[in-house]
Amino acid sequence: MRRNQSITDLDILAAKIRANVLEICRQRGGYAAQGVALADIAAALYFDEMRPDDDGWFRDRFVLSNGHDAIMTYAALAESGHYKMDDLRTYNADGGWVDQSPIEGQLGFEITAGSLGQGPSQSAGLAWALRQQGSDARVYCLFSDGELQEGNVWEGAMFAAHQKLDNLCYIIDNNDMQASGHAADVMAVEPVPKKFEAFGFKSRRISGTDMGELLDTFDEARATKGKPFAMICDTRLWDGIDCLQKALPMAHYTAKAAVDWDAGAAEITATLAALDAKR
Ligand SMILES: Cc1ncc(C[n+]2csc(CCOP(=O)(O)OP(=O)(O)O)c2C)c(N)n1
Repeated sequence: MRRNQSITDLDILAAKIRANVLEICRQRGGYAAQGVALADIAAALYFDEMRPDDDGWFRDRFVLSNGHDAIMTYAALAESGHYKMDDLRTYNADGGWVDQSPIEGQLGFEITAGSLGQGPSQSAGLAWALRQQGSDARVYCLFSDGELQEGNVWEGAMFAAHQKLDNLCYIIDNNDMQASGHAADVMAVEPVPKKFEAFGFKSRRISGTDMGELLDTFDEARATKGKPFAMICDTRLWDGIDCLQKALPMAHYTAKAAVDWDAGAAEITATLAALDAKR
């Protein structure tokens, strides 16, 4: 849903989300590289695509499957005022509640998602149930290319296509990385768009950091009738912060000591100034 925001406004929100990710992770480390790389998708999703409800939350549903990317949701919902940065600074703390992977019912999270590969089938079930109830809510499920190696994902895809769930949109974070190296070396998942097409989806491969492309593809997904949609979003860990992407291209998990957090923050400050000048 286009909410009268310009691409520049959304790019600014994405930069602020990246800044929040760094601020949250600089205390104890965490999944900073993923949070940074997903900032544009988060801005498009939370600030443009998902329809707000009267109660201050969303009518549409977001299912995060790759639980360790919770940092993306925390950082985005801090920008919308749903989370407080003071709370989020306790991310990754022993005994704290701001976990690396979320628990079902926690604000912004539909499922408990630490065990990878569960979200696509759960979101297909959710989309089916919403349609049975006569709801017009749409379901967006974010998952990673590594999760494509799990069988459950394809059971969910088969069900979604069989049920013609056009209220379901998969968003695949296609970063070609997983914990032990490149997905292409561990167990190749490409060609991802063709695989989803073969399962009965409409699919589109885009850059996960191009706001215009993201918005256009969400439009296309919403306009697609009779089949679910798969957006394959190419990203790279630390996308959007050059100094860190060059220094830590394979940073699956980011230790606190590995990063020059001030250099990353300075780069975002410069990005924000340049975007502000474009307004
Ligand atoms: C079922 C399952 N197996 C293994 C893990 C451990 N684990 C956590 S993150 C990760 C790698 C994830 O790679 P990918 O899913 O591609 O996500 P990325 O970090 O690249 O975005 C693994 C294997 C897990 N959480 N769940």
